[in-house]
Amino acid sequence: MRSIKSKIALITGASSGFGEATAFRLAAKGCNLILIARRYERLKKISNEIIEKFNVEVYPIKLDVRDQRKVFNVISKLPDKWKKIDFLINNAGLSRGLNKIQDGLLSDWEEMIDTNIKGLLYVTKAVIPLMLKNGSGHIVNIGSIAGREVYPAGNVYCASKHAVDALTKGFRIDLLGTNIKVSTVDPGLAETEFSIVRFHGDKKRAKAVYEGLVPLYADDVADAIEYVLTRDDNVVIAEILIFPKAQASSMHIHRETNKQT
Ligand code: NDP
Ligand code: 8X3
Repeated sequence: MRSIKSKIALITGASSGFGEATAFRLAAKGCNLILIARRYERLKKISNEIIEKFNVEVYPIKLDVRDQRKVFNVISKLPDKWKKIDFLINNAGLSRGLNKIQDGLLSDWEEMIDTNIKGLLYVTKAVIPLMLKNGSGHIVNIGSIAGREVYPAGNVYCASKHAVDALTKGFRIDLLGTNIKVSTVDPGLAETEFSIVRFHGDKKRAKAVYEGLVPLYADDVADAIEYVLTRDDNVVIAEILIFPKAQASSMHIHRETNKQT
């Protein structure tokens, strides 16, 4: 197991869910953090909590990963000490809507494609030159079971996560020999803000997604990310597919029903 003390991790989508939990986990191991998301107040609060608890350095940045110009601007203007990025966790992402293809909203499709695919590409393209200059790095993409299987009404979200899967594989091939490792962590059903975002703020509908089962929680996924990052230098955990116990595939989910006596 490799120490990550004093390393620098850049985590996108760090204002909630997996990104936030990963920030706490890595900080607990002494890792310094660049945290990116759009909701800056949340990022500030998380940063302050982490600094107080773990005595590491945290650099919160308000950034929409869809904004190509700003992404390159922000990364190129990082203070020199923050340019030594060891780990890039490409986690920012979202699903919008759960509609059959004939009923989908164009605006939902644009948002998913722009965030999950293009945003991930912009951040990666901006960070890779720094890793090449540093002579090492590790990119961890957050994929999904939706990047391995297509489920009803998942259409564009599944396509975006299939693209992430292809990009992970492509990055690993192209970066071979550069000392930059590439991994993917692909979760199944996990209760975060994901479903609230998917259903445009409908909390009742979001809650129903996890009814009758114990889902993954954000820290379960953060644990997998920490595992990937702390293997010995010669080891690449190429892929982790992580389900809650109640799930066997996108379509095989076991729910306990409340039996009335
Ligand atoms: P959350 O909604 O809790 O977190 C998503 C994070 O992404 C937030 O911090 C949000 O911050 C950030 N984000 C969204 N859009 C942008 C943007 N344009 N620019 C910058 N940051 C952005 O969901 P999860 O933690 O569950 O999701 C994290 C990743 O995991 C996503 O890629 C998702 O697709 C994937 N995933 C989720 C699963 C689940 O069941 N929960 C399962 C498998 C994969 P802000 O709004 O402040 O910008
Ligand atoms: C999120 C998991 O199954 O809702 O990527 O697509 S799922």
